[in-house]
Amino acid sequence: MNREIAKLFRLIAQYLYAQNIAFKPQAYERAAQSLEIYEKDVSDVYHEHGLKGLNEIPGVGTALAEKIQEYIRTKKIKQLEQLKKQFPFDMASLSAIEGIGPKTALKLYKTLKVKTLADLERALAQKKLEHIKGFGKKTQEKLATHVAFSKKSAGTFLLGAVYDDTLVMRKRMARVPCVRAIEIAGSIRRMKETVHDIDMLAVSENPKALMDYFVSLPTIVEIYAKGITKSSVRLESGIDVDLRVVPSESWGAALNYFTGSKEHNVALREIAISKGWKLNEYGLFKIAGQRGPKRGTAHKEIMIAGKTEEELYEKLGMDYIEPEMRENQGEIEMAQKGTLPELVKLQDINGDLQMHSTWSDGKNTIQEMAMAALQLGYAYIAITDHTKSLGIAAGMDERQIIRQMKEIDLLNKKLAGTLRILKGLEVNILKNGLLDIPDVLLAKMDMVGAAVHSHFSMSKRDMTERVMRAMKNPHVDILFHPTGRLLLQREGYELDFEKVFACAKQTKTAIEINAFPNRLDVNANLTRMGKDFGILFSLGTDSHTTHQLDVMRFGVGVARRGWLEAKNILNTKLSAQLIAFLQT
Ligand code: DGT
Ligand code: CA
Ligand code: ZN
Repeated sequence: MNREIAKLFRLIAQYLYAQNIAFKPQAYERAAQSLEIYEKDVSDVYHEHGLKGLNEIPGVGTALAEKIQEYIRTKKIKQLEQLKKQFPFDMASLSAIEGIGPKTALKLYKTLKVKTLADLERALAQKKLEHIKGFGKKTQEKLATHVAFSKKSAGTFLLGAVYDDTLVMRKRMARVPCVRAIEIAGSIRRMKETVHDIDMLAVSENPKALMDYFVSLPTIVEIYAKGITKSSVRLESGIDVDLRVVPSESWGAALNYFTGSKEHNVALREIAISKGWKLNEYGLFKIAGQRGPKRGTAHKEIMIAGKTEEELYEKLGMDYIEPEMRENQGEIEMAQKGTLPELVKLQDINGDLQMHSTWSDGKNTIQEMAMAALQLGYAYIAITDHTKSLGIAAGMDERQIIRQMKEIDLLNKKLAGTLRILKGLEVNILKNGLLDIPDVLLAKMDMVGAAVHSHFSMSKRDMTERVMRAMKNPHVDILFHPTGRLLLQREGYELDFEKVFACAKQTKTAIEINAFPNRLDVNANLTRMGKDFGILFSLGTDSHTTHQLDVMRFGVGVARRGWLEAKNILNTKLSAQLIAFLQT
């Protein structure tokens, strides 16, 4: 329930902020942030410890504790209902558009009666924004692309936004006594960066009991359908879940079918057909007594595989294919030839090569980040705070960088033999491809990541030149979040990756797979392409809090979807090897 309340608090904050009400929006924001990372469910806290328990959640004062209580009891917050009545426009969707904040959304509602994304689209098409201050021709054009992008993203969720809920659901159902198997299928099992729904499969001795349990899970807000073999519900996060119960002899076939991708399934089915067999979600079948069948003759189908996925692939004449590779991009041919890569695993990652601290816009100190990294079993981390030209992220100037290096030296002494903290930076690539920190200082760092944070709308050619110039700086080790895309928010800038990867190879610059759920940048297709160039990749979470460090698994998901092995990734190296690599 925490996430739902956090969402409502954020919405209230937006309404208050739009009306210039001081301080209050921050209180709601702070509470929302804290709820999102709070380990216990607020409804459990409330039922055990009452209002007092809620009040003890960090960032939640008495007034907001009462609002949480109100929501737990009535599933509503009256204040928000009133705000919605007073300002009947879709604040959440409109202010989510790049370039529109809550204040602009309110202004558009007041001046042009814009209530929805569709209204905004219409207003833009009819050139109605021309008369409003701050909406020049260029701004309008940009806005139109952002609105179109946002419409396209409707009904799409970040993998990272739904993954934990999915795992928790699976865990809960796995504990139900009648459940013999339960697995996540669909795009989530394939670790696709964005997903449309959650597909789950189970084998159960008592399907009815399992379905009864499923539809009563606490995160469910609506039940579309409840049956013995299939039920569909919606979660409070807005995503739909389908649970199917299948016979145990069909488990592997069903798991394979519902994991997809559709393209992979179609290719497998064709292979089955070419052998004279039939493949569906129930199994792989031989059709007996056939060969020019006479009309009216009943064919007997004999199941030859389907209990497990492994036996299915084996019977089809190929090696087992990991879910992340099932996109029909050549993996089937490799499986037939026995040349599949041995995909990297989360356990292969020995450290995290991008994170921020309180020295720039991070919320935790270097020491706190280091302690959290130790808990994850890492051998090293790189602290990569922003540099001075990134004002909004409190970028560090030269003097701060030098002071930070001293702090890291001290911490490294304390941590000797456990975790090594690398002195890193996320330097800004300026418009002309130069960096905002002088080389003499970069030379003193253990590791330098370079990133584009401005002038996104340059031509592909200019942007490619700009980025390559930065990569050619001998101190730059990694190109961070190479395309700058923000999933469900904005497309990346354009780059010629043939050139960028060739340059990466030549200059020994690693290409980042930024693991943060709304970046996942570079994506899986570019990763696969880069692998062919023989370049190294670097996995970094871009964490701004200790809690975010565990998004590494989504970066590993992209790496696996991009067919990477451990040896293709910089931070699978041991400490000493990594340091040696960075020094060359
Ligand atoms: P999503 O939900 O858009 O994020 O992506 P998926 O891949 O989870 O797609 P979904 O939920 O529509 O279907 C789950 C799997 O079921 C899909 O990956 C493959 C299988 N499937 C669904 N429809 C078809 C179909 O028409 N033909 C075949 N061969 N497989 C299908
Ligand atoms: Ca799905
Ligand atoms: Zn950045």
